[in-house]
Amino acid sequence: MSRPTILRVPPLSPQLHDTVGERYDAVDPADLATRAADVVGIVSSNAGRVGGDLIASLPNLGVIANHGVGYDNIDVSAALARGIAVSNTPEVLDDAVAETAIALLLAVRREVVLADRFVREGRWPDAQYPLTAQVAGSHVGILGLGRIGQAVATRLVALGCTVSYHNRHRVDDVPYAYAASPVELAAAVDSLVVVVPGGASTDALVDREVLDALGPDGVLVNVARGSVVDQPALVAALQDGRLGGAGLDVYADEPNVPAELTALDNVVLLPHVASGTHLTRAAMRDLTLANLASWLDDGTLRTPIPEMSAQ
Ligand code: NAP
Ligand code: 8YV
Repeated sequence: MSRPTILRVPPLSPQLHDTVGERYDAVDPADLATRAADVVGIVSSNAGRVGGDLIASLPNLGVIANHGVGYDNIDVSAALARGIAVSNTPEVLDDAVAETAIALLLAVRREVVLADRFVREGRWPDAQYPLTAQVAGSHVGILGLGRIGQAVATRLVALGCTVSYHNRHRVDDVPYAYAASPVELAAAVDSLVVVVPGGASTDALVDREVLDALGPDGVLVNVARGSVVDQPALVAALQDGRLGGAGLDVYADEPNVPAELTALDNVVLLPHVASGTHLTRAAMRDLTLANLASWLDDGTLRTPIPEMSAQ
């Protein structure tokens, strides 16, 4: 029996790329000129766009298995209009991403990178490193108290922080204060952790007004998507001293990070690695492949995106 034809949309991790190749008749974008009609499934990840044009060019496409919980890289409307199933990888990455958010907050507030540089540059024998702010006892806002946001919140409480949040809807049974808007949340807290999905509904949700409400002693941590923060406004606020600092895992135009950001000392910059542990990436890979296998087997998905059940 012939094996199902699966399109690998780059970039994929080498392990995921190779496993799809071992299990299926794998094709890559360069093969599509002759193989488009054979493709029944796509494996993608957050940096690989699955746009309406690609979907339209694959007449027999039935499933898109995305390696990542966020799926703003996919034209979901185009997929669902064709009855194409779409899956993502929720929950298995909550701990890793929450850890990264905490690491960024601690790194910015305690100046971990600057203090490391101070030691490496041999400046310690001549001077004491300046005192820093402290995370314990501070008030932290979470913009997006979902699966990852709640994992961030429990870690913040363990660190001795007060937590408030903003979602479009209040969350039942959480011990955190609700703020009615991102600006209201930013004005109430010392630091703001952003962990909402990307896409049109959150585009530039963190704008100049939110950054100014956070203020000159405030710190922004973004582990969501670059699109959620107005990046030019963020750079200007940091340069002007209207915002105290930022810890960023995601950017507006990855992998390009503006020189204005890399020139600043009051930022810690990561290359979109929030879920990037061995343990978590293996679990994400397994879930992506399980979704694909399940759909090929009986047309169901382990973890369909919420829009599929809303249909
Ligand atoms: P989730 O469980 O769906 O939580 C998302 C939260 O955001 C929900 O509480 C939702 O509440 C809130 N939200 C959505 N739209 C909003 C809006 N317009 N304004 C205010 N709040 C809004 O998702 P998750 O699993 O925690 O993941 C969140 C996102 O993190 C992903 O979509 C992805 O983009 C990002 N992420 C990044 C990395 C990385 O490597 N940096 C890794 C994993 C995930 P309401 O619906 O009530 O508003
Ligand atoms: C990426 C992410 O998917 O889950 C998400 O939404 O942004 C990340 O976990 C991963 O880095 C690449 O596949």
